Amino acid sequence: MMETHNCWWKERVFYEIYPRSFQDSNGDGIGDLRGIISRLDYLQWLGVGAVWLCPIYDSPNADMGYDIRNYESVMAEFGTMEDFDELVTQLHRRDIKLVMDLVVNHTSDEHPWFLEARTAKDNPYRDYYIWRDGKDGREPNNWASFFTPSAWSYDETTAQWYLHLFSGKQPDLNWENPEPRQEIYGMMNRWLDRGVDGFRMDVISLLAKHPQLPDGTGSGYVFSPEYFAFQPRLHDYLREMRRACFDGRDCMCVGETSFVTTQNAGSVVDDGRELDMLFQFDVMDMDSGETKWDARPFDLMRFKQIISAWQAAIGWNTLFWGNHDQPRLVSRFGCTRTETLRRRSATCLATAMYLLRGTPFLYQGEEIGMTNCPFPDISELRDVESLNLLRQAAESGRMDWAWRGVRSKGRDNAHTPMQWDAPPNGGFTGGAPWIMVNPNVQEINVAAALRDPDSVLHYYRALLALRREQDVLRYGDFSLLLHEHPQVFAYARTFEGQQIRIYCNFTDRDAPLPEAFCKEKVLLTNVNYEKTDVLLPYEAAVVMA
Ligand code: TEU
Ligand code: CA
Repeated sequence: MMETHNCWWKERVFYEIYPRSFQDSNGDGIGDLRGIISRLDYLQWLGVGAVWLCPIYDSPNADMGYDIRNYESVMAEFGTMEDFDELVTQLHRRDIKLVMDLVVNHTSDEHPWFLEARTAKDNPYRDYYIWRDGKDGREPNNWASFFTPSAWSYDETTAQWYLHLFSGKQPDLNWENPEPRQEIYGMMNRWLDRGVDGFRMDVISLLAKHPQLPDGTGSGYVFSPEYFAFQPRLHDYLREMRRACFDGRDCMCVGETSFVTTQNAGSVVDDGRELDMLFQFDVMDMDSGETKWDARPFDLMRFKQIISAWQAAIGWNTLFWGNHDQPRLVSRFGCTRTETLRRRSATCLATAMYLLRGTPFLYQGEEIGMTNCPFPDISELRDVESLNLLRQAAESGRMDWAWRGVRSKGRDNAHTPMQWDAPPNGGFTGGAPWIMVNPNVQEINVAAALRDPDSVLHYYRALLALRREQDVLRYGDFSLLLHEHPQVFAYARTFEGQQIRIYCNFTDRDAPLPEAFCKEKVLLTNVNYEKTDVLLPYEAAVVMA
């Protein structure tokens, strides 16, 4: 097991900010850097130790900043480089670290590299991207993209196709070419020199593609991660990046490693010394069927297996229930039937996840139990993924299926503005918000939660404080308890002769416990109870053994 102590990114809780939806400061309806600065006291009060900032680089926003036009300037809507420097200063003044989201699998098609590349086959930037001739007038292979049917777009000027695993406005960089690699490392070093404390690397597991770009097996367009995720060359690139950017610095790099498994994760974070942490999506995929739009019910036994497997697989995990790509936690895995159950399930889920071994990553609004948004109409949606899905579904007559999917899983659920205060716009903006505010803003907002000692918010704050106070919760080993219990997720953390046990009822019914726990030893709970041999619906209890 790795040396664990005195490492800032293991000691702190991260908070993900989606800047467009966090806080507007100038009334244009779009969140911005000055807005974030105005809310830093809140993050400090909550007990956040590091911020993951979603992309703030200049971008045409085909995918809300995940399509970068200029890596070294700030998106005009978000502010200026001076605002950014001020944000870094103000965060550090509060002892909060800043980790930037960075997208280097692809750029925007408006990035100067791509604008050059597409002009001619012999342009010096041509090989920054992945170009191929078509086959019989069709795409070079049958790969499907995440956002569009085909992963290829045809470019008239040079009569070739370019690869894009995401939208056509996000051409994939060619990592086999050392030139873009060096340019990227230079750029990363300049951000680190500016004072940022690390990066969250977008879809980092996709950098290397199979050199032959083979067809996937199946008919039509086939989603073929076996040829674009975790290819052998990925490890060379990650090691090179580490040497070029991180060695000798006290920074942290966490990778979004889509398609990682418990088998190959260790090669990236433990022995390889490539990334410090990784995001795996086994929990996020739990409620997906054939696609993420096909719903499958939450299965507690499967959850126990996934968590146990990951806690054992690598020395240090990331702990999260959502992010800017995911629907809202309490609507997805909790229960919003009554206000009591919303609060209980929100706090129960937080307890279950964030006391595991690893670093917690909260997503903005989760700490007040924000819910999915009942979007009344397509015109209220903004996300490229949802809009493309609905367009395709309209063509194939699957509109009901797609609309149901988008309402429950669409990414816009996570993008409705942060609910700070009362209506109309929840304190997010004085103008017209770029995306609708959730109609439940009257009941669910930070100001109301601050006034209410039983709020989800106060519980989150206490939970984070408990993690900070107890070494055993940060560094203890994990072991699953009550393996076969059909309602309860329970585990123990053990460190230097101390043990803390966590009990969470994942159902809306009472759950009997085989053994009562001792009321006097409860460190944190989300109920007021009499009995300790039964857990109430969505009860969570953290108990010193
Ligand atoms: O997401 C990568 C990814 O794998 C997505 O397909 C994710 O599974 C999907 O959004 C779920 O619907 C990253 C970013 O987090 C996402 O916001 C970007 O759109 C994407 O990369 C492209 O940069
Ligand atoms: Ca603004």
